[in-house]
Amino acid sequence: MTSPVTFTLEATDGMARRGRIDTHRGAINTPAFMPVGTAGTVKGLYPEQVRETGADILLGNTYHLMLRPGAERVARLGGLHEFMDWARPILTDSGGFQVMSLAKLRKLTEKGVTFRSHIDGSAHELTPERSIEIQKLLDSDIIMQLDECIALPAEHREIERAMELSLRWAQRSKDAFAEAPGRALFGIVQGGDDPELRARSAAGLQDIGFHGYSIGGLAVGEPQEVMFRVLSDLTPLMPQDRPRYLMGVGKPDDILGGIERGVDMFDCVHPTRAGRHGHAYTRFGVINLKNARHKDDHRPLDEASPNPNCRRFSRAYLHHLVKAEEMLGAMLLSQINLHYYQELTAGARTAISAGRMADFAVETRNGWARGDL
Ligand code: PRF
Repeated sequence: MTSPVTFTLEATDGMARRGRIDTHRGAINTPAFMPVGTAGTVKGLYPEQVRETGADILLGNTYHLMLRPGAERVARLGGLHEFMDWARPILTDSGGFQVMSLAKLRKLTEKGVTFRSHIDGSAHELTPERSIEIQKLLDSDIIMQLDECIALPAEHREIERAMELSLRWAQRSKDAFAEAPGRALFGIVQGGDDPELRARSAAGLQDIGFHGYSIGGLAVGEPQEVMFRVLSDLTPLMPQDRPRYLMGVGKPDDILGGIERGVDMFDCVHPTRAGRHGHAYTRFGVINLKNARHKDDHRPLDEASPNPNCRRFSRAYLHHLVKAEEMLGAMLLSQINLHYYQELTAGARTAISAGRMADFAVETRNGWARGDL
C-alpha cells in the first residue's frame, strides 16, 4: 500500500513557514524551489546534477508531454520517473498556464480547452477530467487541477469569470481524481489582483477540499508590489495545515518575498532560461557573463560558494563559453543558477527554524545590493 502525501508544519517565523511534505518517493523540504522539467528534462542537467543542487522535487507539464511523446506512451514506458530516471517526487502542472501563454492557439469553453499543437498544428482537447487522467498516466505525485490563468491587467468581470470557471473546474477535477493512493491533488486560487475575488476563490476551494493550495494568476504582468499585496492578503485565508504553492515564480527576490508572506513552494523556468542567456545568479546578485568586462577576469564567480562550479571556472572562461555559444556555458550557468536557488530556500529553512528569518532576508538583500565587485 502506497503511503499518502502528508504535510507537516515544522516551524513558523512571522508569516514564514518551514515544513516537510512526505511522499512515498521521498520528502520535500519547504520552502522548496522546484526546477522545471517541462519536456521530461531540466534543460542542460543530468538528473543526478539536479539532485546535487539540492532539489527534492521537479515539475513536469501536462500540455507538453501530452503532445510529445504522449501520456499513454509515457505510461507504457513505466511513467515519467522511470522515463527520465528521476526517482524522487514530481509535481505536474495541468495545462492551465498554457490557456494564457498559448492564447492564440486555443479555444476555451465550459467543457475545457482545445489547443492547436505548437508542434504540428493538430487539435488536442484538454478537459479537467482529461488533465487529471494525463497526470495519472505520467504517474505524477502532486497533481494540479485544470484552471484558467489570465494575464493582468484585466477587467474585473473577466477576472471574476475566469476565477468562477476555475472553481467549477476545481470541483470536476476533484471528482475525476477520486481516491488516488500516494498522490496529492492541489486546487488553484485565481482572482487576479482583486482581494475579494481571491478570498472567494480560496473559500470555494477549501469547501471542495484539496491536499494543497496553489496560487495561480500572479507574475502575469503585474508589478511585484501588487503580487506581494495579493499574497499578504491571501495566505492568512489559506489553511495552516496544507502546503501553499506560488506557481511560476520567480526571480530570487520574488521567492524571498513569497517566503516572507507564507508561501511554501515555488517553480520557475527563470534559473535555467537565464543560464542559457548567459546570466549567473550569485549571493552578490546577477552577473551578465556576456559583458566584455569579464574577458580577462581570472577570478571565479564566487570563491566562497558551496557550489564547486562557482569556484572552479574563471569568469573569463564562462564569458568565452557564452560568447562562443558553447553548450557547456548554458549547462554550467543553468547548474549554477539552480544551485543558488536551492541555497536561498535552504537558507530560509534554516533561518525560519532559528527564528531569524527577518535577519536572513536583510543579509540576503544586502548581498544582492552589494553587487558583483
Ligand atoms: N495556473 C497554472 N499554472 C501556472 C499558473 C497558473 O495560474 C502560473 C501563473 N504564474 C504559472 N503556472 N495551472
